[in-house]
Amino acid sequence: MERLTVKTRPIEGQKPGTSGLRKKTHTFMEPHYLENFVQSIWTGIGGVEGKTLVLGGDGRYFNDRAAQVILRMAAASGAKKVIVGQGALLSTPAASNLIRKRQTDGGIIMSASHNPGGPEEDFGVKFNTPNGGPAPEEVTNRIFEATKTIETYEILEAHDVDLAILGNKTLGDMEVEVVDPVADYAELMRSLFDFDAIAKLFASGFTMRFDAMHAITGPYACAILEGTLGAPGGTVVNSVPSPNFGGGHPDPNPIWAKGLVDLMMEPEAPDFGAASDGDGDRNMILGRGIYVTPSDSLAVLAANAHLAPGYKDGLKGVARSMPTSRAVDRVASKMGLDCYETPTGWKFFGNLLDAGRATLCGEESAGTGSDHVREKDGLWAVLLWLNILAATGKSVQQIMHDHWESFGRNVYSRHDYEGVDADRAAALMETLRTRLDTLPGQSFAGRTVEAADEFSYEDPVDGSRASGQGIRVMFEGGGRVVFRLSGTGTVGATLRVYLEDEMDDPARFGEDTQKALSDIAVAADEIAGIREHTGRDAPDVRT
Ligand code: VG1
Ligand code: CO
Repeated sequence: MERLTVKTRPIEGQKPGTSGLRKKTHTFMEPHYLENFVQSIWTGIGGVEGKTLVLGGDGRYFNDRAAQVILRMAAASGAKKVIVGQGALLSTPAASNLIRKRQTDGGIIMSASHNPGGPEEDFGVKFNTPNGGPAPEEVTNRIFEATKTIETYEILEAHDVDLAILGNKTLGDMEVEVVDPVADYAELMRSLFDFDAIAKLFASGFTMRFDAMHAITGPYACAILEGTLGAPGGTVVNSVPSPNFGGGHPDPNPIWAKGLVDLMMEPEAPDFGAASDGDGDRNMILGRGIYVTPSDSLAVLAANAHLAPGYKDGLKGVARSMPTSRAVDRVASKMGLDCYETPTGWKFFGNLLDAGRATLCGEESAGTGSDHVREKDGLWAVLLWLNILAATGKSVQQIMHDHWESFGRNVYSRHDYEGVDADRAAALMETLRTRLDTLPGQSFAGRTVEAADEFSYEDPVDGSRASGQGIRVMFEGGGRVVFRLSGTGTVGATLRVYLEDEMDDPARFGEDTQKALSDIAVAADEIAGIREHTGRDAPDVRT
């Protein structure tokens, strides 16, 4: 086996975004593209010599090939060992768990998450640090710097490692341990939740539909929900991971999981519905006749987590990303918990979780998680919901209604304008930025602006700063609109407009979300000139 030093040149644009580097798959497959980035990861983390890493991905097209390249590069740079999920598969939360449990020096997750997969679609690579969480900006900046100066990379010339069969192997001098991707994760879930109570719930005739969206949570959900908890066969649908996710977007929202949403709105719907995304870190929650907004789900989980054994002593604090609704803030203030507001992306929760300042974190983009790992965790959220349903005996509708009665309701929706021309999107944000100071006191669609700013964050643990994290406009009476550009897309720009209003009159709790937010939506357009800048009449996705 020969160790090769391959000459290369910096490739432009290898800057990690909200969650790792995401590009078109064919871009990743171009000569040296993946290799340059992986070598830059090694540089960014001070080399891999003698280190142990975890490796796995969501099974999308190129996952298997990329895994072999990464293994050969780890071996060539002197890594001691790589722990790989069988078939090069690991959900993002399962990878985070393995990194922590096996006390490794970090790991590489191959995924573009909710973005579609296939030769014409998206691929991604992300490095997670030894705490199991996505690399903080300090590390991703070092990786990016390395991509700009790289001249060579090291790779072993070798046959593929057989990742289909469990067990220990070698690649050159490096050990490769192929592990069951589900087993450790399932054990962790068992330690957090009352599996007996959930199993009794299923035995009593409680019905559920889990849509794995042809993505990575299929094997996890089948093993845990059907295998361990006794949910009837067929509870999990679209359960076999496919390289192009069955041709869809593995994004659990009302557009891409429309079939599940439609089913749940029928009179004979199952009691509970859920879905997860490409890499298994997002969740969608539904009850019969009700879609639970992710921000509300976070609030409900915060208010009820103590019903699950893993959280019986209560929470140390909660955290949410800035655009996430302030429903969880209401819970925190009533329960006397600290509540943190961070920029978008899970990497900003890591320090709070590590320092024991927060137990539960969440984002409006269907991400919820806790200090059990350092990533958001789709199936975890579903199991916590099941535990709460089992412990209270209530329906999802009842839980939501009772929650709003106790805490009030923050009605919330996100409107996405996808594939917008990048320059036009940047112009929209820039115009908005220059207008910020003039907004307070002005009225739009009957709403008076109280304050407007561009969000920046100082990490309370290490003092690091992140600026330019989205523009927020606060209205008198508690309404709010936030504007940001996505950092996970691969084509053009996606404008995200986050709309929120406070609703305290119980007579309005049943109101349709889009209707309740219609004047805030009009105000958002008047403030930012969305139609004018994007040339669009309506958003592509409303969550
Ligand atoms: C989006 C979401 C953000 C999430 C990120 C990664 O980022 O808004 O909340 O953390 O995706 O999630 P952006 O920059 O496109 O808004 V995942 O499941 O794609 O890893
Ligand atoms: Co994801």
